[in-house]
Amino acid sequence: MVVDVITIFPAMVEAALTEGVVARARSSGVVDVRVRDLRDFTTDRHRSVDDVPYGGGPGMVMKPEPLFRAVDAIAAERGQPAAVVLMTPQGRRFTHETAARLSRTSPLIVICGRYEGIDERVTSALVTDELSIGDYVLTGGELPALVVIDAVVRLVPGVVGDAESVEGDSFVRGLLDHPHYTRPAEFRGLPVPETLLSGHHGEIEKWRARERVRRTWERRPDMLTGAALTAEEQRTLNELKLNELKLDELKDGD
Ligand code: 4FV
Repeated sequence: MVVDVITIFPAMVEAALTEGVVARARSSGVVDVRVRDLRDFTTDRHRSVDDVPYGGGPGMVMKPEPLFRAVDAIAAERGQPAAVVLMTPQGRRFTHETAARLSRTSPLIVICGRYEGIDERVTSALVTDELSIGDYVLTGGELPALVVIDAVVRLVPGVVGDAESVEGDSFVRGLLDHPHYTRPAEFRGLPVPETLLSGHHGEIEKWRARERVRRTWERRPDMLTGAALTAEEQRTLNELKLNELKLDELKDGD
């Protein structure tokens, strides 16, 4: 998997790619992530990457020339990009499905915007995917780009040692994850659920299934439509729906 990140703050991005799973994936060669300084693709002695907006208004806009040169140079070096991702609040929401698709998309180029945004001609001519990590405005696209790279790289086969931990991810089957506990069995009077201490794997899996559905029902009911549920999960969901019906009847009965 080949990823190139275009940014005016290369040290900030590089720093976040030198720890943990992503760093190990880079050193093992499973993924090749390169951070590119946009200023290296400028031609003026001030290494300008931004300019005033046509039509007036506050702030600055990122110039088209350095971004076009950067993408051209990376394509010449790495081959035609399979996708060019721009991080922007105007983009489609980044999801697990997007991460899974991008983990099979290489070479990948990720553009980090700054200022008010980038010249629209870059977006219309070069960008294949405009992605947003949420409905809020950040000072730059670097943190969103790192979120995307982290979520994508861990889905690349061979990156996360125990593939099971990826398959069992929240969102893979449309459910939130079950709670996790580790030693000690009691801490400050707070116990670990008995079932988990029982060693009874059948009961443990039932408990986890019920917890996944209960949490999703309480916190993200929107996810339940279309979730791929196991028999135990479906049983739990039916119970929850039934209880809610009974509650409604009781309320109506009052
Ligand atoms: C953003 C987001 C985001 C907008 C102006 C960078 C900033 C500045 N990117 N999801 N939310 N970007 O706020 O992706 O250029």
